[in-house]
This record gives sequence, C-alpha cells and structure tokens, in this order.
Amino acid sequence: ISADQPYRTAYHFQPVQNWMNDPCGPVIYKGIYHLFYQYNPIGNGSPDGPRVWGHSTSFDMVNWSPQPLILEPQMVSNMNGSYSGSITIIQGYIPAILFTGITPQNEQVQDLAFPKDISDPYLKEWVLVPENPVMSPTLENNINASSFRDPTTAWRLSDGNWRVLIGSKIDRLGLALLFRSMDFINWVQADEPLYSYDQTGMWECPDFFPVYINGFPIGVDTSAIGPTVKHVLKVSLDDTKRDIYAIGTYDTTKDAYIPDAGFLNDSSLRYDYGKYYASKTFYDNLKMQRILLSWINESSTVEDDIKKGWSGIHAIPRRVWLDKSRKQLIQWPIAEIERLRVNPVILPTQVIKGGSTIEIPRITAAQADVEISFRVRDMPIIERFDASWTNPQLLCSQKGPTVSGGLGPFGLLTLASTGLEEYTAVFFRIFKAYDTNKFIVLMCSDQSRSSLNPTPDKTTYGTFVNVDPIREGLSLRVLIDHSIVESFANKGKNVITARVYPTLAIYDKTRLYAFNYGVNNVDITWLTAWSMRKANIA
Ligand code: DQQ
Repeated sequence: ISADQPYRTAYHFQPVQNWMNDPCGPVIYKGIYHLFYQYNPIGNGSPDGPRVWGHSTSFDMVNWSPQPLILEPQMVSNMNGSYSGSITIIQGYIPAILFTGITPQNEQVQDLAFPKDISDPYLKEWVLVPENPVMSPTLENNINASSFRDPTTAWRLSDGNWRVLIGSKIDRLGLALLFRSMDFINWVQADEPLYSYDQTGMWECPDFFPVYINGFPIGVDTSAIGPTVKHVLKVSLDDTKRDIYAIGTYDTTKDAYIPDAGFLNDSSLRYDYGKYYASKTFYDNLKMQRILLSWINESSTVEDDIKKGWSGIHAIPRRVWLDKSRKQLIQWPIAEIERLRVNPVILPTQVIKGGSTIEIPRITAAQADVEISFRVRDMPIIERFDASWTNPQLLCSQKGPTVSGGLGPFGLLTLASTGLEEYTAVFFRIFKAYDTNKFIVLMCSDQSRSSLNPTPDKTTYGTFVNVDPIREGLSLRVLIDHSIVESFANKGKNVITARVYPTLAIYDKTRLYAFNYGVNNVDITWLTAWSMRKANIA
C-alpha cells in the first residue's frame, strides 16, 4: 500500500482501509448518529470478498468514531455475506435492522437483527433473530433469488401493519416489492408491488419517504401520510448506476405509488448528475431534517485502488426537502459541515471579463468550500440552443470549458495545477432557445483535464438547471476534498459529484480559479472561499 495518499479525503467519510460501498441503516439513536456501510474487510480496496457492515458513530455527521464490524456470518441466512439494508425504530424505541443476507447457495434473503443491549447508545453488538430469514424467494412468489435485496426503512399505517420495500426485477421489469408485517418477524408479500417499471432492469436500494409540500427545509418521519406531504420513490438503477427519483402520491388504500410526472424517461430526476449511487435517506428527529447519504465510488482502476489500499467514500450528508415548485427536491450539505470552515477569502464584487481567470488566493485549494454567485445580462451574442441537444451530459462533453460561447462557460477551475495542466472545471453555459427568448442553462463538471494520469475514468457530467438566469442569477457551491468535487447549483437545485486524481494539483500545490471563457463579461456578485479543516474520521 502506498505511503503517499494524495487522494484520501479530509472531511468525507471513509474507512481507514479496504473497500466500502453503500451506506446502510443510518439512524439517530439516543442522540447519536449511526452510519453503517457495506464493507469488504479484506483485499486492500478490491471489491472481491464477502460483505459485512462497517459501523461508525457521530454527534454531528462530520466527525466519526469507528465501532466494531457487525453482521458477520452468524447463521445460514447470512453465511456468505450481509448486503445492504435499513434500520427502523419499532415500538417507539427498539432499532431493528432489516438487511439482505447471502446464503451458502448465494441466494438473497432478508434477515432481521436487534441490538444485543438497547441501553448501549453505541449499539455495538447486534444479534440475528433465530426466525431468519424473515423473507425469502420461493417458487410461489416468483422471486428470483439473485434479484431480491436492499430492504428500506419500514413505515406503518393505521391498520397496524409495517410495510417495507425490497428491490427486485423480473426479466427487464424493475420492481419495488412490498411486504407487510404486524410484528416485524412474519412478513407477507403484497399481491402487487408498490411500483414497477418495465425495461429498467434491477432496482437496487429503493428508498421511499414523505416530504412536506410547504417548501420548508424540514423533514418528516417515514410513516407520515396525509395532505401535507408528497412521497419520493428513489431507486438505484443497476444497469446505468444512476439514482433516480420521482415525486408523487402514495395511495394508502391501494398501497400503490403514483408518480406525478412519469418515472423513467430521459429526463428522470437524479439526486446527482455525476457519481452518486446506492443512496439512502433517514429522518433525523433531533434536527427535524431528512438526510441523504450516498456511496461515491472511485473513478480509478482497481489496480490503483489496491495500490492505495482503499476504495469508496461517502458524499457529504445532504439535507433534502421538496422545492416550492413541488416538482423536484432541493439538496444542501448539512449545516454542521460549515464548522470546518476557516480563513474565509472574500472577493469584492467584480466583473470577470470574457476570456479571463481570477485566482482565489490564500486558500488550501485541495480542501475547500467555495461559494460563488454570478449576475448575467441579456446580451446580443448568446448561443442559440439547438432543439436536438437533449442530452446535457453529451452537450457538456462537446462544449468543454475551453470552448468559448456567448455567455459562458464561466465557473470554477478546481483542483488546478499552477500551469493549468490539470483542473476539474465546474461551470455554466447559457443558451437562448431557438425560437423564443427563453434561456437554457447548462451546468457541467468536466473531468477531462483533471489528471495527467491517463487511466482514471474522466467522463464529463452535465445537467440542465431549471432557472431564469437573468432574473434569479446563478450560483455554485463547490466542496473540494483532494479527490472529490461536489458541486451544487443555485442553492441545491442540481448537483454534480466527480472523483478525480490529479498528479500535480495535490496538497499545497493545488490552486483555485474563477474563470470566464465566454465572449461576454459576467459579474461575480459574491465569492467566499473557505479552507476546510480536517474532520476526525478514524
Ligand atoms: N450493493 C450491495 C447490494 C446492493 C448493491 C452489495 C448496490 O445490497 O444491491 O454490497 O451497490
């Protein structure tokens, strides 16, 4: 394992060593946040090996203390590993883990575990119930034993039944299977799934939760129903490694989900238009917020991961709530992360001329939190949008940061080397619709020049931001942490996360620039950049 670790992060969650993937069972219990995660304790960053649950606890979701591994093979129903799952607090005070166990025949079943001692706020030890598995694929239920996994947090309706979703598929039909139970041990499959959609393949890690319709950034318990909430259904598409979600209505009489605006199409909503998979939310009743966690995998090769001895980090936890439009979620890094901010660098309001860069000085640019807002004016020279440009990711890769436009590209060059041999560009580009005066805003994260190392995946990411740039302005908040760049547009409307591996722009050799390579000038109305302290993540 290499001693030099320029890609380890300073304030993103990651274990000391080895392979990590999905967040599992997040919960707040007796005032302590618990994060579990898919962990392969052998192999120095290689995915090959059985999964157990890693476990860490925290008081702020920023600093984490490691706890002993749990759900190691204990009985037939998890002999070959413990896959993803969730925690539900039952009877008001007992945390229960439902997770996917792998049997010696490599069948996927659902298992139940309880803390050995519920008076231990650290929940160090867990015991599997003798009744396991509590849900299994059978001939009658027509469930494929290799496509039956990732139970959600359960919710309960007034009939007293708990309900849980399990991800599945039949041929190409993706399914959120519904099971019900009065006692959390005996589970009966519902006749119909909560929701399904053809030609989408396996649905991993489903998540289902209510959000208030009032547009306030407060969360609500998973069992909440009624006219004050809408429901979010999220699934992780195994085929494309995308976390997509819909806003819709939960019909509790039919136990069915009705998305407001279709489910899977080219414009499916995604939490994140970069790297972001197997995410999961939980309700934090202490701060009345719903928190979204996710696995961010490496873009490097497995050989490089084994060399560095680890693979996989988690995104900064995000608070999520329903936008005022009720058409999408808003996501914002948890407030606690701002406690790591030090030495703010505030740039005065200024014009950034077309074709120029401005260096942001006096900052640890490899470990930073940056906020920048722009004001743009309607200009005679603005590119017309071609109606055939339906794929924002493709458009971003065709019109990279060095391709000048009328308004844009402008944004930030992050993890940049002094000679700009390396940088990850996060930027906007504004078009005018072909036949109207409407503006179209493209947001891009371009990794193509992120590293002189030719081996990492440097795919460019992109998304359209649904905003009127003249009236509302444009803003970016970018969390930079050595090998990750998480970019939030317009206060959390759209998010793009990227993993990058600079070879020159490391440690104190890293620079940060604002740039405008468009023809027209743009105003920077606000720029504050903070160096970030290291979090305690042992
Ligand atoms: N990872 C887990 C599965 C899940 C997949 C196994 C998603 O439970 O379906 O580590 O990344």
